Amino acid sequence: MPTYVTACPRNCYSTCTMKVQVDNGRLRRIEAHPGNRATPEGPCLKGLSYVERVHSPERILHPLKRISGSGGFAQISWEEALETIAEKLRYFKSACGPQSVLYYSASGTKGLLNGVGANFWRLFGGYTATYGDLCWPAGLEATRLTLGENKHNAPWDLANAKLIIQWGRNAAETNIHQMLFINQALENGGKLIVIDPRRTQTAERAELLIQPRPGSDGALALALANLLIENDAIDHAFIERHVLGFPEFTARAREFSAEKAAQITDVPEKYIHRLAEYLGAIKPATINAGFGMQRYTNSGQALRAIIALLAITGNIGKPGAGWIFANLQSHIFDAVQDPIAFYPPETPDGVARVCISISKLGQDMLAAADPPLKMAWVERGNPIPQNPETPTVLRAFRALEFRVVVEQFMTDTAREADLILPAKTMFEQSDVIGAYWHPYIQLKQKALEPPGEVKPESEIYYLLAQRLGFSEAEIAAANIPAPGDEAVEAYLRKKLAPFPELTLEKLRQGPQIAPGHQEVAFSDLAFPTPSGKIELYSQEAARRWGVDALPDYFEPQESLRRESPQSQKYPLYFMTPNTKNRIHSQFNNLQMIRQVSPAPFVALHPEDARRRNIAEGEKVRIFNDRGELRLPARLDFGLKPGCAAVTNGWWISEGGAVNLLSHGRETDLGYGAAFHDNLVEVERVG
Ligand SMILES: Nc1nc2c(c(=O)[nH]1)N[C@H]1C(S)=C(S)[C@@H](COP(=O)(O)OP(=O)(O)OC[C@H]3O[C@@H](n4cnc5c(=O)[nH]c(N)nc54)[C@H](O)[C@@H]3O)O[C@H]1N2
Ligand SMILES: Nc1nc2c(c(=O)[nH]1)N[C@H]1C(S)=C(S)[C@@H](COP(=O)(O)OP(=O)(O)OC[C@H]3O[C@@H](n4cnc5c(=O)[nH]c(N)nc54)[C@H](O)[C@@H]3O)O[C@H]1N2
Ligand SMILES: [Mo]
Repeated sequence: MPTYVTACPRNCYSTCTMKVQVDNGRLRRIEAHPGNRATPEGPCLKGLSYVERVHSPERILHPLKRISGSGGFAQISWEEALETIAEKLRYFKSACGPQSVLYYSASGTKGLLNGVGANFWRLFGGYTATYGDLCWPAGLEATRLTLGENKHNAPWDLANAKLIIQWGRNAAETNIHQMLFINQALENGGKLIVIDPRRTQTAERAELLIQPRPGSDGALALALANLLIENDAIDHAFIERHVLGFPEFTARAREFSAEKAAQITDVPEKYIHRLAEYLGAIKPATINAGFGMQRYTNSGQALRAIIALLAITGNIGKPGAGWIFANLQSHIFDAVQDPIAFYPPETPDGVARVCISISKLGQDMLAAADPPLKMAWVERGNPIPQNPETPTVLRAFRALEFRVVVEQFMTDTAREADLILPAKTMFEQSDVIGAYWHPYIQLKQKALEPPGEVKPESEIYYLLAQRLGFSEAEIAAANIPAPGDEAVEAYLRKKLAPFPELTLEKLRQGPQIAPGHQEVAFSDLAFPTPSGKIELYSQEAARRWGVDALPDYFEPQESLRRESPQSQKYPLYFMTPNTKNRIHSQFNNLQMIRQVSPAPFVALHPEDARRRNIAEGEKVRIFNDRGELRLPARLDFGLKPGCAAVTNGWWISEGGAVNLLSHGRETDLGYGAAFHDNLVEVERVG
């Protein structure tokens, strides 16, 4: 049986390398590939479920057109699909301008060929794009402002740490391969501390679980800094040489006594002292901050305060030490490091484009006036359940005149389309991908012909450009590859050309470490900030984002400590973390996954449930002014009282779409989405 080396392109830390066997046009076997030191155990259950996903009878295999008046769709030919779209595009462009078309793409798959979408829309003459990102920008920007660059030590270096803090990060579910290195560190005598309002699987081997009130981590970090400074448990020589703004930071930290932080965070004072003692005494220390804890309106500033703990204890640039957020050392092809780069007023070649906020997608779509939006093209994303404020996003999509969705499955967003185009899977077109945890560049290799009438997006764009009357020369100049594997390979070779050590031939054998990789990040103690030092005091933070130049703490927008109508009516923090057997809204439609994750539920602390007269398994209503969900309750002593948790990614059609309850608002830094800044109430139904 032919075997191909490939890599999983999901938006996931692990980005596993795998070997797949193909027989008679079907995936037969998926196995680990030993060449990736970060993922030697091979793919998770989701990865193994590709054998089902790729051949699923539910896959969309043909262009589909909405049957007007009914909820249904009818199969149409590519000829009709392309002609319909071309006609709409010509009409909207001439009647309202090209910016009346929204091009929305999200995190469904990684790859260099994703860039072809923007190439097409530029060729079209402009478009409306989104700025910001749903996933990680508050933390990216906090890191960039403080350390100058988003990178961290190689994943396997974590085995050298003596103290590991998983701060709002649930690696046992969202980065399961990291647990190998955590376990090695524990076997070497290291300690694990978890800071999370939920008692997660990651907390199982932790020495200490600290459960702060959601959104209060900034106060905890500042109090820890204050104790470290008071106890003189800091690295004076390191601070002297490499840290900017230590005296000002000291004054700020002094405002946060352990007693005050205990009040703000709901963490007993003695635990704050204990944590400070660990951080002062045990080296090397690594803090892993998850993306989950940076989805509040104050979390960019909170992350700056947390990084400062490593800076003042000299835990940067050494084996086993440092800050793990995002390792973009394999991002050699783009400029994702600077969230401002997500927000150019026009594309580099001068084509005017309007940008609307991805976090306020629904609001901004409805508000677009110059010109008003008429049409949307969605690919690689499921914005209806995944973006904040689902009811508004739905309303905004329904207000458009024409919607195209390129999808593999009938998602909530696909259901809203006028035209659905069948999307490829990772096995049906080759592409080159990086990662954001390990340092490998990989080839996601084609192993199957697309089934049915599926066409990769690059081919759809090519055909559409032809139909719009662009010449071969114009299409080629726009860098839109012609149909077929050869043109795709030529596109990839061109991208790889600046890196002679990376060739398609080499990548076909296995993962390749990115050129220039630093195994211990910042071991050269070079910090590409304006001052060349680690900036605890950042003028750039103040100038760009209007925040304090020092890390500070303020209450999130929806906090029970704020006097607001919301905090009066809705006394529970709504948490919507990720979960092991799904990547956001993908995978839960598969039998293999449904066996382990059959239906959504809401986790509640038994004390909160008792007060509301709710018993295990009973149906409850989770609600606020924006919407409601009806789900069975699961009582969980491990959850901090005062919280309600539902994992994100369920479809509306599955009854668990958590963003029915969230509000579209941006994080303090980086144009992220403050999903978790969200209060609700829960009551028994019936
Ligand atoms: N299996 C799986 N893996 C994934 C994904 C997936 O969907 N499934 N998604 C991938 C992507 S795109 C992302 S962004 C990452 C995200 O993965 P993680 O970085 O692990 O993020 P989350 O699961 O959102 O949140 C992590 C933890 O933060 C906690 N948390 C929430 N609010 C707070 C707070 O205020 N303070 C503290 N201290 N903790 C808090 C939550 O309870 C949760 O346990 O995972 C990636 N990996
Ligand atoms: N309340 C709340 N909401 C959240 C989060 C949260 O923590 N809480 N997390 C947020 C985060 S971190 C993220 S990253 C986002 C994720 O949200 P999205 O970026 O929208 O990602 P997915 O839900 O994975 O949906 C991706 C879609 O792309 C499709 N797809 C996969 N591969 C391809 C392809 O090659 N071509 C095309 N055309 N389609 C493809 C899949 O079938 C799937 O429907 O969700 C965010 N939403
Ligand atoms: Mo994400």
